[in-house]
Amino acid sequence: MYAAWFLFFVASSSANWVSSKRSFAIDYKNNCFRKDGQPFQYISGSIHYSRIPRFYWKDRLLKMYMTGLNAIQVYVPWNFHETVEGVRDFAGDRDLEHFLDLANQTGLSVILRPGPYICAEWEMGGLPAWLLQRSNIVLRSSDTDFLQAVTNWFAVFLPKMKPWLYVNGGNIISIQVENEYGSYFACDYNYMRHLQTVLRFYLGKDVVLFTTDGNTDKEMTCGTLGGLYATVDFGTGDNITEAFDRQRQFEPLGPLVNSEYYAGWLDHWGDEHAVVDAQKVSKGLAEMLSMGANVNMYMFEGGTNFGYWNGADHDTKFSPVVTSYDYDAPLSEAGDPTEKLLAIRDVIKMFKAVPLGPMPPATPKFAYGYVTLKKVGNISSLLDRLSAGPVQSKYPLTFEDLKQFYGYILYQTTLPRDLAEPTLLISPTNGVRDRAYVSVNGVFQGLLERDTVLVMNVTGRQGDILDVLVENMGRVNFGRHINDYKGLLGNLILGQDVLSDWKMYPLDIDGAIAGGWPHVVDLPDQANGPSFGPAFYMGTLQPTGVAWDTFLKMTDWTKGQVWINGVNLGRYWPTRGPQQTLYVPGPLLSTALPNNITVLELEGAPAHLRVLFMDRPLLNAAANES
Ligand code: 6DJ
Repeated sequence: MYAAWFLFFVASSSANWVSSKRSFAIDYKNNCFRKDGQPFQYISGSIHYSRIPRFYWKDRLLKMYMTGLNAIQVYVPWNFHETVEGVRDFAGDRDLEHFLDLANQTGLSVILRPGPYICAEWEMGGLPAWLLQRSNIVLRSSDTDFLQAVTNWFAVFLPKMKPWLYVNGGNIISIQVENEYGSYFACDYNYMRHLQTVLRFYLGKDVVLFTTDGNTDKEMTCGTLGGLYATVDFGTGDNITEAFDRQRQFEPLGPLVNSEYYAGWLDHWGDEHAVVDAQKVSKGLAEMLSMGANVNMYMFEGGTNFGYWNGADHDTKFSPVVTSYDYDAPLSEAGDPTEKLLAIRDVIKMFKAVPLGPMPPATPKFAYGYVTLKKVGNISSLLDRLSAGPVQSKYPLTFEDLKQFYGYILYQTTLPRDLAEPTLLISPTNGVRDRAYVSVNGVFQGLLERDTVLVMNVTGRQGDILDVLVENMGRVNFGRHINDYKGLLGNLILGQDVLSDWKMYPLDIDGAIAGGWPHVVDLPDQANGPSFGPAFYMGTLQPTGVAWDTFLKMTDWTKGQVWINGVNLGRYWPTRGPQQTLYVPGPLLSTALPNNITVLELEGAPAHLRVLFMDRPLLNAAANES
């Protein structure tokens, strides 16, 4: 009896001690956050674990800490964890809890942004493409199908986060609800209320929930909700006083917060490379910190859109984002401190002590030089290896119908009549999503591109095989076009015929390459040599005894995708630019075994068939540094 009372006393008093010791809250009287009762101003940076190999997480976090940051802001891309409906993956590069743990050990608080929509120039703004299988789904709204899917995901995900809340002994100090919701057409308060209810249900009443919106009245009106603290985002071009005045219209009291201060900016294919001036960044940061504002720099470490994870914008036309998410950020894509970082650290030093000791240096880079590849074969000759077989249908099906959401699908039919003269192939509905590479009997004829190339010529004979390889170049991540179905969304018309009787081959290229293909195959000699049209090439980078970071330059290649040792490094497109090199993280190279390189070139390989490993990136074609 006595023992039981004693235990009760110890347990309840330690619980009180814990709750009074660990707290994070908004102080509306003094216009600040309070951590453990003390005023707390965060100086934070955005970093996306999904864009950095796990091996480097600690290195990047340490560099952020050494800059003087006391927090990081982190998006959770739902589709990265639940690529297949109902199958949730939190292992390896998806081990968010390990990332949180590293941040905790480093001394960084976490501002978590679980969406479910995140924007972020990430495929479909982080929403899983399988949602599009529910026809007419209204994403980011109180549509029943959408709410059900979000609720199922949060029921699995949020309980994992609960122990990581600051009040529970972890390092998550606050949680963002949705993302710039006010810029979305739906303006659906029931949806936001539902998210609030679910978050409170799983995470409790104490955690600070907030919203972030662009700095206009319309966005703030549709994006904010009672019970969620309203914050703003803006960059160096904006007037700081005016921006915070707008936050004040919606939150008359409480801390000033710029949740995304743009320390850099993103690139689309075909854009000029974006640069944000370090001096302007420093000046704005100093001004905001001197006002006592809380600031998160977006991005502090951008990283890479590996694989198929890049998103796309669609303002006047479809504009996919490049593979690099370097973002001209204070830490480069490869995690190296830049002049901008040092300038930011100097600003932070004026407001607080930054950790003593040197900034960890750039990781070493290596110029492994040239590797000559050889041709494996045209994609249409490799279907046995790459596809489980075709699905047949009179009219074309979408990627979503075929349940292959990313990458490439081959659509095949035959020419309905002789076409001795060049004959127009068109998609009257602009339904090629996003690029189609067209061959007749294995001979490349040209391509169609969404919003850009809507017509091409085809010649051939009746019964010839027409191959249309369709590339998903990344789903739209912002605005009203996020229901971005892929594949052939409508019929193709060839001359006077509507093409029909399609065989569609979903291509599991990543699966084949992960299984060792094509390096396990002995190539027949005639497969060698350059060609036009979609084809695979392979080669090996011999081990040198070092496995350092390097940058792959696809000089004279046209457009495609590269894998090294089974890892999909992303897309290259030097002819469109501005990005010219792909980041190759050192830890994926072997120091002892040959490193397998596989290239899918979609249009035309150069005669030399060489690729070049350099010791520095080239993200700006116009700089012509090579
Ligand atoms: O929250 C958004 C970020 O994920 C805000 N933002 C950034 C990231 O996408 S473009 C770059 C953007 N918002 C769209 C505003 C368009 C002018």
